[in-house]
Amino acid sequence: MKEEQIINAYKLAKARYADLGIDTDKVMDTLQRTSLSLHCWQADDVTGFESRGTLTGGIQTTGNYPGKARNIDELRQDILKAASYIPGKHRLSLHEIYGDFGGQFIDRDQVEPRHFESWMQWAAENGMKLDFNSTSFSHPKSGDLSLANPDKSIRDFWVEHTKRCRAIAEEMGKRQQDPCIMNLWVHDGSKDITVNRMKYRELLKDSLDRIFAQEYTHMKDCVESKVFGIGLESYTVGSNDFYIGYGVLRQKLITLDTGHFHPTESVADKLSSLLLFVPEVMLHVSRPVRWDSDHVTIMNDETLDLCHEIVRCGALERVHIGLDYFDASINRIGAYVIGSRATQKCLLQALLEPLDTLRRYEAEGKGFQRLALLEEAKSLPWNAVWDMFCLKNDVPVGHEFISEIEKYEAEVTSKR
Ligand code: RNT
Ligand code: ZN
Repeated sequence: MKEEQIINAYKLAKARYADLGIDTDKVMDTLQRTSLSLHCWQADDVTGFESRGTLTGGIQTTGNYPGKARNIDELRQDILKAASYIPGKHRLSLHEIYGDFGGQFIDRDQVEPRHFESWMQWAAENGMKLDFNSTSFSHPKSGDLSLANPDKSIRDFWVEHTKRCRAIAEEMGKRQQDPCIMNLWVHDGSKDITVNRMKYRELLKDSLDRIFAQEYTHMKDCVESKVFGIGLESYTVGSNDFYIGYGVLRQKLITLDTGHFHPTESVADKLSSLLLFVPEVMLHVSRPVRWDSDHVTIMNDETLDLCHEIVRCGALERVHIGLDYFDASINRIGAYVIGSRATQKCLLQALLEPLDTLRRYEAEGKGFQRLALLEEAKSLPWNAVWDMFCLKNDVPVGHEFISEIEKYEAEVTSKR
């Protein structure tokens, strides 16, 4: 699209929104300041660089699209490529298994900040801040239970791992002068009926208390619940109720993964409740199709609702927007770009909402007017603002990124 066309369309959109009392320039500034936390694991189907074994822990990637990143250099190259098509500055979320282990096997209870030294340098050079995740899956000691394992030696192993991960996150946060958000998700659960629901939850609570005993100032902990995993269908130790209780009790951040709830549950609705009781919330924006399938995030009602709620709660500073999906059936760099841009488009629409008018209608009991404006808002020219945002950020406008990614595929990923 021609620059002139984009600018003209933006001018018209700006005037249209101004009529509703919305300043599109200000909205773009807010969007500019809002970073996503890109998940490193879309680039290689959650494999990592520890042992390159099979993915376990009740999560699965499906598909075998050629060109996945095979090592740290390829992964970094792919992430930078993807980031170059996403407007704005974004963070990168690393899992422990993505450490720079220099070809050695470093077991999970041995990992140290030095294994992330090259990541910290690389991130600084590329103006990216880091987030972090402990990794309980894809390991001989993963089994069905890690932090909730009745075998004390296994439990201790994972406690040690997670403590070390927090120390790594602390180091990342200190270096980047911005807290590193560390997510803790463990797959612990049971395939079939268990008669020990309480016992495993007691053990998990105790392990978490041991892990969090050390206070840090440059990292923030968040805990992620789940409804079920593949092969762990009957029981999840870290359920939603469990972590809400724990998060409120210990004032930890809660992670809401949009694939981790019953299909008719609204994740958006949870924000306003959680934000009253825990300090902050982390999101794992994903797209569950019939189950926690981790399809690429798109601009659907669920993602729109979620973004609207962040804005309506006035919680842009308290909600961290991470992505968490892994599609191995399409171009992986393309998957990053689609999901990130979709999330930003949803956020943009939320920021452009004529909220003051809507709230006035609501206060005055004007239900028809509220619904009418909500409907009209859907087709306001937000896309002209989006195109302008992309232009300002010097990233491809509209579908232009498709051919760019095709080029990268032809020149780079297809040759792997
Ligand atoms: C699994 C959780 C978890 C993982 C990542 C890889 O269901 O969503 O967040 O996807 O840690
Ligand atoms: Zn998740």
